[in-house]
Amino acid sequence: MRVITIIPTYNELESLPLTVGRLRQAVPDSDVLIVDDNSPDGTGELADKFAAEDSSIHVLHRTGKDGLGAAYIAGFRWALERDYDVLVEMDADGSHMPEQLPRLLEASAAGADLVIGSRWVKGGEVVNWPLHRKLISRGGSFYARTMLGLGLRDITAGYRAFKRSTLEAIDFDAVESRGYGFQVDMTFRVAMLRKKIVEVPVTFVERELGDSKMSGNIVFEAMWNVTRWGMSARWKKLTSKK
Ligand SMILES: Nc1nc2c(ncn2[C@@H]2O[C@H](COP(=O)(O)OP(=O)(O)O)[C@@H](O)[C@H]2O)c(=O)[nH]1
Ligand SMILES: [Mg+2]
Repeated sequence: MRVITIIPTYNELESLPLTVGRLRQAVPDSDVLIVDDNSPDGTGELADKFAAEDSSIHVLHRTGKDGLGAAYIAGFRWALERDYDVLVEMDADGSHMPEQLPRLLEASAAGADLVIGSRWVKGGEVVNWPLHRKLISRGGSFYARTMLGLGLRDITAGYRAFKRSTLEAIDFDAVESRGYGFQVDMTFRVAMLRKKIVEVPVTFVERELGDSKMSGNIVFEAMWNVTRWGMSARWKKLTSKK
C-alpha cells in the first residue's frame, strides 16, 4: 500500500520542520507532499530544502493563498497522477499527531473508504482549546450532522485518510468550498456515494507556533453551505417520493 501525506501550508515556517520530522519518524513509509500557497515567510523554500534532502518529500508550489480546500484538491490531483493507494490529509501546525497516523492507516487497510481522525468520539480529545472553540466545533458538527443526515461525530475534522478509489469517484470541479467547509463538503460527497466512513479517535493538539488561518468568514461559508446542501437534499427526497 503506497501512502502519501498531504500537508497544506501557509506561513508555517516554525511548525513545518517539527511536523515533517515527526511524520518521517512515525511513518517512514509514507511519502509527503507539501502544498504551499507562496507563503510570504519562506515556508515554500524550506519545503524545497526538505525535498532536496529526502526523496520521499515533494513540494507543490501554488501562486497565492487560495484556501485549504483548493490546496488539498491540487494535492489530490498531483497524487492521483502518481500511483498512491491512500491519500492522507494532515495540518502542518502539529494539531494532527503524526504518531497517531498508524490508527488511521489501520482503519483504511481494514476497509474504510474514508477514515476521519475524530475529536468527538470516545477516546478522542482536544488539548489546549478554550471552551468557545470546543463549542464551535461540536456545535458545527452537530448542525452539519443534523442538516445532512450523517451519523458522524466530527464532520469538520481535517485529519483524514482517503482510499484512492474514493477520491477518484469525486468530481473535484464540483467542490465549491474553499475554506473550512471543504471537509464537510468532502464528507457529504463520500457519504452520498455510499462509501464506508469510519471515525477513529485522535488527540487534537492546538498549535503552539504560528497563527491560525480560521476566520469568521470561513465558519460562515461552512454554515451557509451546510444549510443549502441540507435543504436541497430534503427537497430532492420530498419531490422524488411523489
Ligand atoms: N496551502 C494553503 N494552506 C493553508 C491555507 N489556509 C490554511 N492552510 C493550512 O491548513 C492547515 C490548517 O490551518 P490552520 O490555520 O491551522 O487552521 P485551524 O487549525 O482551523 O486553526 C495549516 O497547515 C495551514 O497552514 C491556504 O489558503 N493555503
Ligand atoms: Mg490548526
